[in-house]
Amino acid sequence: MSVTLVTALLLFSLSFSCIQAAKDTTPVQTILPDATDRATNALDGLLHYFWEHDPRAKQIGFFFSCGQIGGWGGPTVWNKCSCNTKDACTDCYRWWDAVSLESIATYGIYTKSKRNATIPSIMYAHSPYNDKWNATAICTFIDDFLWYGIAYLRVYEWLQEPIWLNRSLGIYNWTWFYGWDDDRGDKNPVNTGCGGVWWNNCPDHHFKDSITMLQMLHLSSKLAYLFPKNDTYLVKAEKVWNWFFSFDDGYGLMTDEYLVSTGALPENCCNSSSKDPLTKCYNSKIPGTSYNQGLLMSSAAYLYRRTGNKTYLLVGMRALEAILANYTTDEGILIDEPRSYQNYQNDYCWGSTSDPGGDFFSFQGIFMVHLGYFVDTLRENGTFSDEMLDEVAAFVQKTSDAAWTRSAVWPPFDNVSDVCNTGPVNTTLTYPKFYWWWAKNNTAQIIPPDPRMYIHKTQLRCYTWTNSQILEGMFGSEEKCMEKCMKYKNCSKYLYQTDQSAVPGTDCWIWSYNRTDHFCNLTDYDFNVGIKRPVGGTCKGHCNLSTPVKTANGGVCYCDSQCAKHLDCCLDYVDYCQPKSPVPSCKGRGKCNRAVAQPIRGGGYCWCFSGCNPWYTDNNSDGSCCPDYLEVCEKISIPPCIDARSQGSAVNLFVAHLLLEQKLKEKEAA
Ligand SMILES: *[C@@H]1O[C@H](CO)[C@@H](O)[C@H](O)[C@H]1NC(C)=O
Ligand SMILES: *[C@@H]1O[C@H](CO)[C@@H](O)[C@H](O)[C@H]1NC(C)=O
Ligand SMILES: *[C@@H]1O[C@H](CO)[C@@H](O)[C@H](O)[C@H]1NC(C)=O
Ligand SMILES: *[C@@H]1O[C@H](CO)[C@@H](O)[C@H](O)[C@H]1NC(C)=O
Ligand SMILES: *[C@@H]1O[C@H](CO)[C@@H](O)[C@H](O)[C@H]1NC(C)=O
Ligand SMILES: *[C@@H]1O[C@H](CO)[C@@H](O)[C@H](O)[C@H]1NC(C)=O
Ligand SMILES: *[C@@H]1O[C@H](CO)[C@@H](O)[C@H](O)[C@H]1NC(C)=O
Ligand SMILES: *[C@@H]1O[C@H](CO)[C@@H](O)[C@H](O)[C@H]1NC(C)=O
Ligand SMILES: *[C@@H]1O[C@H](CO)[C@@H](O)[C@H](O)[C@H]1NC(C)=O
Ligand SMILES: *[C@@H]1O[C@H](CO)[C@@H](O)[C@H](O)[C@H]1NC(C)=O
Ligand SMILES: *[C@@H]1O[C@H](CO)[C@@H](O)[C@H](O)[C@H]1NC(C)=O
Ligand SMILES: *[C@H]1O[C@@H](CO)[C@H](O)[C@@H](O)[C@@H]1NC(C)=O
Repeated sequence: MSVTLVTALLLFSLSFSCIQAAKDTTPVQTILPDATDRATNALDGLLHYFWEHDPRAKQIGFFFSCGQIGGWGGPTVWNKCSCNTKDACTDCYRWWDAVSLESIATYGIYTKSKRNATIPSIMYAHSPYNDKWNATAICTFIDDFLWYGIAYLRVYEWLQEPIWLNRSLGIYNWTWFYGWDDDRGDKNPVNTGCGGVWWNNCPDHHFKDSITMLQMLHLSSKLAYLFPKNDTYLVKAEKVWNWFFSFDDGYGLMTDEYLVSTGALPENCCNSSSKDPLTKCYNSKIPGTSYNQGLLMSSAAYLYRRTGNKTYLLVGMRALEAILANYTTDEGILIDEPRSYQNYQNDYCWGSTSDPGGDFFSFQGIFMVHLGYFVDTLRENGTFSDEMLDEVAAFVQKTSDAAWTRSAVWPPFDNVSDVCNTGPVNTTLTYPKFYWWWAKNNTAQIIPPDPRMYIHKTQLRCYTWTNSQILEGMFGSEEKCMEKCMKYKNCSKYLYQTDQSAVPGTDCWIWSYNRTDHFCNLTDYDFNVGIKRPVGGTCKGHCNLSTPVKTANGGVCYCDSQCAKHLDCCLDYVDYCQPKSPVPSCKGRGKCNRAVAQPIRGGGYCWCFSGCNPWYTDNNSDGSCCPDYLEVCEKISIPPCIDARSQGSAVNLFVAHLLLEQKLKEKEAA
């Protein structure tokens, strides 16, 4: 399977010494503290504001985050920790506590210090994420446990105490046992013998997402690297690797641009070679968040060091190039994630108003720290050139400078800029806090492309005069209606009725590209619309022209001011035709609570009426609300929250920066 990949990669391998596309390499000319100072200050802030401050936290020791402690509490009850049992507080401990622990260990390793070395034991004593957890008693998130396995292994590397290896291996064995989809022969219906790692062990959460796969890969690879005489971990790492890369002729669960995709679809599928069409896995091809990329890179570096097999090195390098080319702003710093404008504008601390539940607060920092592992591991072995080091160091430094200058907030804090305001206990201490975003001021934020076939909008009803109707009928499911549309080259939209009350006897209408008789302007709970994504048509040179532009799939799209109304804008309409107002908004007469679409960058639309979807979306293929919908239309403004997750993410960034600063110094000295 990987043969194709190796060949494809080798063709390009000569370009490694000069990664292109970090868009601007001029250093920022400001006097700022060095990376060690930044990391130390951010870390002290993490401990002071989010570990020591809360009396309960002080008793039991965990990094708390607004709105998440104690369940779905919202901002006011962040300090109410409810424990499931007397020794297990899953409502207190979450996956990102492990990520923060890992950054403390990494800080210790890079600075060769034992600073805050009591923290791991305190956490271990209270966290339920260990191999004693009864996975059959309650739905268990395998990925959350894996973060702890990864963190404890890092603590082992830091403190060199065997107990941490034992704890990490305990979780490793446990997550493999409950997470790897094999046929153990224990008649557990949970396992299908298909391979891959479950995200969660409950059947209705049986998802094979990239992140869980990559965490397992990382832990296996790192163990393989740390224990070169022991093949157990290498065998497992290869097993995970082979599953991951069994897609798309060896490209694996990646997009064509070497960005790790969100995972396998349907999420509860078997594997890529399944003969059963209902369980066969496909690559979602939706670019995932950067942390996926980071874990793939660090794993690849360990596997290369362990085996000397160049495939791993090449994949790691490709993944790095893809980040530099596709996940950087035009200032050359890491983009803020998630990629939907909806969440981008709102630093909510409530899990319930954003998806994935505030988890995105941590993603960028994880990417950064794994980028550090990647560089460190390869540099040590002479397989990361000086030129590449310069390039990556410039990227990390600029991102770090941006975070330090734009996203830091200094005490005294207030409840307007930070609903989670914890304030300093000791007012003479002035550590900064950090928001989760680092590049926020950059309007050229990239939203990676969403390759889904349809731009989808629920609760929208369209009308057409019969001229553009291709057919109508009763198909029984939206998928079937969608498939029907795919069968016709000239199908531009389908309308699906979710129940039979409005039009008995028909549930699916298929329409051709005749914009003159298409109107999509009525909110209707019982209807959904799918618009075939107009891939390949460009507005370059076509703005404001009413003539259609041809797309790659035989259809047309438009670039005039009417296109949003007809839902037929070309995907780059905003970039070329509305460059001055790239961020869609509900401001303006008559936008609120009318079913009027706003075009967004990268294709798709957002909406300003109550049927809009306030959740995480990729290029609004789910009909999401425009970013300022709540504020403008519902007059609700939710102040931002700075919490342990965004602070921990900043620590990770500065720790990665610290490593790169050291590597640059070593280079100068050599
Ligand atoms: C972390 O280490 C610093 C420096 O030794 C110390 O001042 C601080 O109290 C420590 N914090 C915790 C929670 O251990
Ligand atoms: C785990 O939970 C299940 C279901 O509640 C129970 O039957 C089993 O005895 C528990 N196992 C252990 C080791 O406590
Ligand atoms: C950890 O150590 C305990 C006690 O020595 C042992 O029973 C257990 O098997 C070890 N766990 C692993 C995964 O090695
Ligand atoms: C591995 O995990 C399984 C399931 O929890 C357990 O039965 C087994 O004893 C574990 N092995 C080790 C070495 O910890
Ligand atoms: C790096 O490590 C790999 C695996 O041990 C080895 O094959 C390779 O020769 C090393 N490269 C250099 C430049 O030392
Ligand atoms: C290198 O690793 C890849 C991916 O695991 C594998 O397909 C290939 O056979 C390996 N090559 C060698 C020479 O072992
Ligand atoms: C991703 O990077 C590649 C290589 O530079 C480029 O061809 C492609 O257009 C980029 N895609 C996006 C969406 O920026
Ligand atoms: C954003 O950029 C503008 C223009 O460069 C600048 O005036 C402003 O201070 C910046 N805001 C932040 C928060 O950095
Ligand atoms: C506050 O912090 C300063 C600086 O670390 C320290 O000198 C002082 O004793 C602290 N005050 C209290 C009340 O803890
Ligand atoms: C499109 O619809 C308009 C208005 O109903 C009609 O006049 C025209 O003939 C149609 N064009 C095609 C190609 O069907
Ligand atoms: C939708 O558009 C049609 C055609 O322009 C128009 O007749 C109808 O009144 C509009 N409905 C709404 C709710 O705006
Ligand atoms: C690796 O080998 C397996 C099988 O022999 C042992 O069970 C592990 O304990 C061993 N791991 C380490 C870290 O030595």
